[in-house]
Amino acid sequence: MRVPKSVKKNRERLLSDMRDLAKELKEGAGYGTLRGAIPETTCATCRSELLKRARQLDFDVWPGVRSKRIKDPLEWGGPAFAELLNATATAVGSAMEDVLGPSPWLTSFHALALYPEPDRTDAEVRKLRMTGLHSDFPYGEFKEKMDRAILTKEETGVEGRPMGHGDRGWQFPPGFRPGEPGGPHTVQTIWILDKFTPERGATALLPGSCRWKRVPNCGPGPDWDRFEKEAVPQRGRCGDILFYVGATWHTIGVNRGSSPRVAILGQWSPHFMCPLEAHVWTTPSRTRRRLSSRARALMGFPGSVQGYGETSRPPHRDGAPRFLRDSARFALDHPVLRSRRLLLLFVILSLFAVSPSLPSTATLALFLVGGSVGYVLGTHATLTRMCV
Ligand SMILES: O=C(O)CCC(=O)C(=O)O
Ligand SMILES: [Fe+2]
Repeated sequence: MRVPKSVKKNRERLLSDMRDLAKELKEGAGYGTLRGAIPETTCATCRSELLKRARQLDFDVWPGVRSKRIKDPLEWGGPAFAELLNATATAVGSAMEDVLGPSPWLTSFHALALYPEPDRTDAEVRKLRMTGLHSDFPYGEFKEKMDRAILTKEETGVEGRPMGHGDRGWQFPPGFRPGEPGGPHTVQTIWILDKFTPERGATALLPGSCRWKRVPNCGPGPDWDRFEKEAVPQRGRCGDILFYVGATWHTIGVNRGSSPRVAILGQWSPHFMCPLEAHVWTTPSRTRRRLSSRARALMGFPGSVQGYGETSRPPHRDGAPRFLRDSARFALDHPVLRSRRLLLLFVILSLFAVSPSLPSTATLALFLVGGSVGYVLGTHATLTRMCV
């Protein structure tokens, strides 16, 4: 299929902007916005699906603003979420590798709806923002396999082991190797689905704070004083993507507008960090099929990630077989023994099954045996899917 010239031009513009943005993440203020990266219709569909889902959810407890977190849109949402990720993968290019090293992955992908509170006073807004001051940076684990993937082309290794621990080829990005100041980092993403303005509770970021090697104290004090003076509310419109280094000091705002501010929040981690969410295991095949191969790699799906082979992605089994008897033990242990109600049901059904006075004994026995076999097979299928 021929790609129209205007589409091609826009793609090139996005890639060039993203390269500049990566530089800003590494050396500049630690954040930047990629403008017009997602089609407006995709944003509008995601937004309305998210708001529909949010009706079934409670408001968040922290930090006290009227927000709702809407998890796992890839699991229950329609194709628009896959479209959003495909457009993101195209626009981002190799910028995440540039910032986070080989095979970075989007380990968190959920939404936040910030509902209007037009009557909040300035003093209340200030207090809520003070309470909400934080940074998003967490740690995970390290995998030696990546050394093998990126080094075997260049070096023979020693006795089959990769040589990844010298100056050359260490898999952390330059400036973030063990012992170097800074440490490994993460990148946060906010997909803006409507409009970010200070009045509508735009996220505020403190330029350069990702390099201070400190987590801010929330509440009154010198951290807040500096934040209040220097933080920049991030303005944006539907289709823009805000990126910031995970250690950046920031707050959510209060929405004093008239409609919900809806955004999707993501976290990109280096390949050696554990995932924050389970979308690799919970995303249904129909959604997975809609993702481009680049989007699948960036989401960390098994079989799509350079350096992790066909079946290995944490928590991984490296192709080790899963035996039915182990699944049967798990099935008994997990929901039956831990959930008393299910155990009770089994006991009652068993009593019926062995009671000779009841005419339906055979039916009940069949039901019990059939149910147990089905239950064990279901557990086995689930575990097999989750452990590749
Ligand atoms: O939605 C926002 O404005 C920011 C949310 C945030 O900082 C977070 O979820 O960690
Ligand atoms: Fe945050």
